[in-house]
Amino acid sequence: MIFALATPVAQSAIAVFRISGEGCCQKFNSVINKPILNFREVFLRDVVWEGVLVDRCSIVYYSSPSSYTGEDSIEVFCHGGLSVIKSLTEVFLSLGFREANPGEFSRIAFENGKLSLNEAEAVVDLINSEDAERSQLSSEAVAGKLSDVVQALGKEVDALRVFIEGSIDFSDEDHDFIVAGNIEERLVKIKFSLADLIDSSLVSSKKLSKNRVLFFGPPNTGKSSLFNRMLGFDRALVSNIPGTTRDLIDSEVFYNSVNMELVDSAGVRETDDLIERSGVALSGDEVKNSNLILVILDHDTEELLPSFKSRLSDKKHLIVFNKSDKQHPKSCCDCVVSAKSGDGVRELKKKIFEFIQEDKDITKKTFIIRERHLKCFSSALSSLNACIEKISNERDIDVAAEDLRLVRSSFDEFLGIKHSDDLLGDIFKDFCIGK
Ligand SMILES: Nc1nc2c(ncn2[C@@H]2O[C@H](COP(=O)(O)OP(=O)(O)OP(=O)(O)O)[C@@H](O)[C@H]2O)c(=O)[nH]1
Ligand SMILES: [Mg+2]
Repeated sequence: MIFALATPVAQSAIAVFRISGEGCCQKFNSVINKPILNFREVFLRDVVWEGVLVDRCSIVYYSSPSSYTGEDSIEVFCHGGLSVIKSLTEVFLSLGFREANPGEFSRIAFENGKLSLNEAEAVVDLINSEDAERSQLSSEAVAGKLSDVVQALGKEVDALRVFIEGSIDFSDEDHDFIVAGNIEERLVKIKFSLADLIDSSLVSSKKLSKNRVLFFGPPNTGKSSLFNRMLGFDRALVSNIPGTTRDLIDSEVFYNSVNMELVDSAGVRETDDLIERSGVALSGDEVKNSNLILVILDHDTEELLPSFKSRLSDKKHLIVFNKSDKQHPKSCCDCVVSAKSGDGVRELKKKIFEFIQEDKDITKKTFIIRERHLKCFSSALSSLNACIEKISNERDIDVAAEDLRLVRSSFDEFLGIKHSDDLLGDIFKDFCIGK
């Protein structure tokens, strides 16, 4: 039997504990003033330990298998004081409940068939999502929409494999059998559905999930000043000495309900100073990790634009000319601002927001998936292509059936029907405790 605090360890109005394991309800009945015998109903009860009232709580019991984990489970809603949380924790430990590991509730749910692996992953993505669109896509995945699509494709693959394997037994009539079953047409249909699924999915990588906006450029152009101006407070040091910023400095801002992570970086130049050189290397590396790069230039550095552009490869970027209070740009750029007076900063924010929306193109997406899922789908697609080629050339029909077995196996990997313990360990370690 395991338990965990499902809400943060912080003073709050209400805190929620979760307990799971066969027999936990009977055990918990021994510490409340009146036993609870009904499931899925809320009861107000006093938790009493060694004759002392610990807290008056709202309590819900769930009986196996109708719970999140599939086991008997309890939710305890107590007052959110740190001392109450501590005392209840002691009661649970005294009852012999063990503190849950991160993601253990979801892992049990997965092992009991309550969630597929991709649905469990979507739970983490939902908790971590920082904007409305992402959370919408993740909640659809939690609700099983994506699993349903993949399961339906898997069923069709199974049906075709059985059909093709059947045809191998009548090898002289392979061809007629396959034509009669419209096999090629049905395979191509699956292929298009799968390709559509990949196209309509947004692949979220951990690093890029935060909308990182990098302030990049030569030293002294006012990157840190603009960074501070956009944050609304002095987060980074500013000075007129080139090479002030040595490290990456990040800070989050909300704009139109979108969360952005602004990252200030060291000005890029050749230098003999070892520490500054490490900072410059960090700035270069961060280009890869960011969603949008702001190349910040001023009147003294405008001519460096081509050299900076060449460092961006195909990354989305905006060319920002700073210090407009002093001088205007000679060449064309995307935004003209003054970190000093604040001129143009509002327009810059708007442009960044538009770029991020466009970059994610999230509104056109149906699902949010992970790199692991994309890998499964891509390998399913390539096995499917191999199968279609054999069927259309009417050769190696027996191997074509094997190709379809591989397609199915990639789908099973996605759903977690086939998995290694290492993979499970990797996935569930990203969960928070209590989930
Ligand atoms: N006139 C004017 N001066 C500015 C503006 N923005 C920054 N400065 C000045 O430019 C100098 C450099 O500013 P920083 O913000 O430290 O520049 P940086 O690009 O972060 O420099 P490094 O960290 O060395 O790469 C400081 O003296 C700032 O006061 C601006 O909009 N107008
Ligand atoms: Mg700086």
